[in-house]
Amino acid sequence: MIQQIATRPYSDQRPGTSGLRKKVPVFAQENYAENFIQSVFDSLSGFAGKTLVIGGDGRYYNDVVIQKAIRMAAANGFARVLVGRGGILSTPAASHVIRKYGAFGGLILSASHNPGGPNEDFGIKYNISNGGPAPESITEAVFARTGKIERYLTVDTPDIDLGMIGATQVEDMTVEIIDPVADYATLMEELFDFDAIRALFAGGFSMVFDAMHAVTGPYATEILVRRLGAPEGTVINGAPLPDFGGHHPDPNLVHARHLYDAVMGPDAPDFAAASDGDGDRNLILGRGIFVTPSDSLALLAANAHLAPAYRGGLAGIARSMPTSAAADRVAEKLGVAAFETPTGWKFFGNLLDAGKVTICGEESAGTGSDHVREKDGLWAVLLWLNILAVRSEPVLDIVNAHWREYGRNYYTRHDYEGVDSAAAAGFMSGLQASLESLGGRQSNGLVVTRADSFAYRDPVDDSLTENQGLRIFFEGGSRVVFRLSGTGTSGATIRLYVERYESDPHALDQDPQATLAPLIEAANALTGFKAAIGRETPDVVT
Ligand code: VG1
Ligand code: CO
Repeated sequence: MIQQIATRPYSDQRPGTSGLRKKVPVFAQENYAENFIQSVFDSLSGFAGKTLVIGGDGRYYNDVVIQKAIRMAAANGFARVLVGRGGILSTPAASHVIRKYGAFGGLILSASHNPGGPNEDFGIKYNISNGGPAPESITEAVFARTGKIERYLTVDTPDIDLGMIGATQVEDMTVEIIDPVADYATLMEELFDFDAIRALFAGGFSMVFDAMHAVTGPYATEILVRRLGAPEGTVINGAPLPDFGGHHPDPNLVHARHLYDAVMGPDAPDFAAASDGDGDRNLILGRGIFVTPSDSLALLAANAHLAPAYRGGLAGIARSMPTSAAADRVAEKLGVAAFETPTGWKFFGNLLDAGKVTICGEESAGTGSDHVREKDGLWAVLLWLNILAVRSEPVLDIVNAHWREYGRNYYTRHDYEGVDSAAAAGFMSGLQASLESLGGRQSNGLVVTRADSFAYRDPVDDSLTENQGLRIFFEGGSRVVFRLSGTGTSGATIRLYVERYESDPHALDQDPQATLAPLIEAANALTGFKAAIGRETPDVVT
């Protein structure tokens, strides 16, 4: 029987870059998760009798919210929910399952690379029928609804056993527990030349994949070890844990430092990679080299034709604005369109659906293609493996050859985390106000050509998204970008993105931090950001 439960609105349920993310104690408040889920359902129409996919990255509190979501889906009129066994579905796998089974949409329970545990982060994101994150028109409608909600619908049934594949009935709705890995692994087999990669491993190619005790463990073990024959031990930290073993499941040079040390040390493996909490990010390393995500995007685009799925070429390439322009140079050479979108995968969905782009990427270690509508960590790893199998060259040589051909976009991102929210907002609005006066100014020998606030007009639905980062451009094509993070859960995170293009073939092997330091100094001199936010050094440098 459907129950109508009275509730009162919370004022802080605006979805950020990728869904609603809060600390677990916030989500555990009375009706907090229920309010958000009901607001999602109330903002949609036409789902009666349809299918909803529910999955998550296995973090703390997933099990609790999944049960709530199942009951609420039944009460709201869905005919069927598909749930990954154990409540597990990586974000790209959830996207694929939504598409494959023609679902109306899906709820993904994750806070991605943020830590998990009773006092750490949790999140809920709604994806639409194309498998991608809901566009802003929907997330804004959901937020508006959360401010007015007075009741939610649920049913009074016992918890579902999520551990067994099979179907159960909850009132009029069928709950199907599905294998979270099988459909995704099969999709990867269709995209890539598994025979070539199998031969690569058989020939002694050595690799480490760190699943960081997050969702990709079972996927990587099935695909790399079982289907591709990589030796046991290739996948490390492969068991998903609710608290990720106490670590940040963030595949960057801070939280996956050991992989960097491994590829730089003696007896380095040929290749090393990692993914994040929900499996949509990737870290790529080869013996002697860390491949910056912006470069990885460009390299994947330039070499994608070596994999069966992309043999026919690319329709176009899209990157988020803060991502380096390395991919644009590849698009130019290929003679295909290049798009620059705001941060967050939701902006790629329309371009992919319209067939305007095939490969997309972000500087935050996200790359993906038109095979799903999320970024996809293991996809990037497998495309790299496919390329390595065909080219039979070390990662280092492939990257160096790319730079010789295209020039190098030196790139870094400096994150200032846990900044006082008022100070961060004050700095950003002050800078915004002074943007026009920056043109023509000079600092540290660098001349500002122009500065602006990035806005995006979606070429497919004509929607306008403003305030997506403050950009300062310098003579010679260098730039710095200031942007407030939309995924943090405490205080504000300011991201400073820095880029400089170098075409001199004798200047391609500089240290990025050293070569970009003058730009960072100029940015500080022009904007006074360090004093404004009370910080001298960044918390994370990638
Ligand atoms: C960050 C990244 C962005 C990414 C988003 C979600 O957002 O910068 O590129 O799309 O996380 O990724 P923000 O607003 O904090 O900069 V994930 O793997 O957290 O779903
Ligand atoms: Co993620």
